[in-house]
Amino acid sequence: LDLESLLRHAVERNELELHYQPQQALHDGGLIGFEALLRWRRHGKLISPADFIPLAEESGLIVAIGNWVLEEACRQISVWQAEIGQRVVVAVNISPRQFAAPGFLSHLEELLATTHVDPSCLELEITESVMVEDAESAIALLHRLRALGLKLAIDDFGTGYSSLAYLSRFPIHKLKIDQSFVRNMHAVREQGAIVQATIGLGHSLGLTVIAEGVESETQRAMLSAWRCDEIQGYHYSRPLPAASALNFLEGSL
Ligand code: G
Ligand code: G
Ligand code: MN
Ligand code: NA
Repeated sequence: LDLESLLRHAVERNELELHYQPQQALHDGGLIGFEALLRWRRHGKLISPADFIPLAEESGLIVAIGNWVLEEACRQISVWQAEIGQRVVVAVNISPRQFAAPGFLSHLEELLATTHVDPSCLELEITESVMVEDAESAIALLHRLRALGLKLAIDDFGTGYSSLAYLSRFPIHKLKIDQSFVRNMHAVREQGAIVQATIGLGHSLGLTVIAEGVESETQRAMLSAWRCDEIQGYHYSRPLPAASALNFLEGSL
């Protein structure tokens, strides 16, 4: 069997799971929520989405997989909220082809209606690349998603091709600074300048800014001094299986 056939059966065979990486507020150190990160468990080993999302995109399987991810994230939000009696926010990665697929909006509407998840507990992470093909349709769809009450974030910001003119037209809430800029910002002055400028840009557009890939206290302190709002990365926590994420939640109450 080739990888595509195996992937095709991964959903029905329950081989997919979500891990959850905590996000931290810099002003008080509190937990903001989690980013859901997909994993494919085969013969006990975890396969990274980096190794199968491109194939899923090419084959169109991304629609079924993406729908499963959204359903699982909503199910988990409900379970955790019942468990701890408080809102829990989960961010989900949406690939460009999934975003552009015809049933995307209606599936989300149906999902929110059937699970009764508060839409503001679900954040969609899209990349700048969704704007490349057909920016006007993408902006229109973002407006409809926002009208549903969903939170919207631009992922991997700074690595795509969107112009600043377009950015100001995205009806989004949050900007995620790509980890490639964060990685060397304490050592390479230009990288630090990009991060600092991006924080300022985000704030001047009224957006929340989160830095990804924060691995050290040095990086955390710099981002805090630059008034970045939130951080995500190994310094705060690695992505966690659901059971460990619940422990993390309970520990942050
Ligand atoms: O967690 P990890 O570093 O392995 O993720 C690798 C890449 O896979 C990242 O770019 C991440 O955005 C992407 N990714 C993780 N989970 C999902 C998912 O549920 N859907 C999509 N489309 N991409 C995901
Ligand atoms: O493309 P996206 O930003 O969704 O991908 C997030 C990816 O980054 C995930 O694969 C996640 O496992 C990984 N990641 C999260 N925190 C860190 C970190 O501190 N360092 C590194 N190197 N990778 C991280
Ligand atoms: Mn992401
Ligand atoms: Na990212």
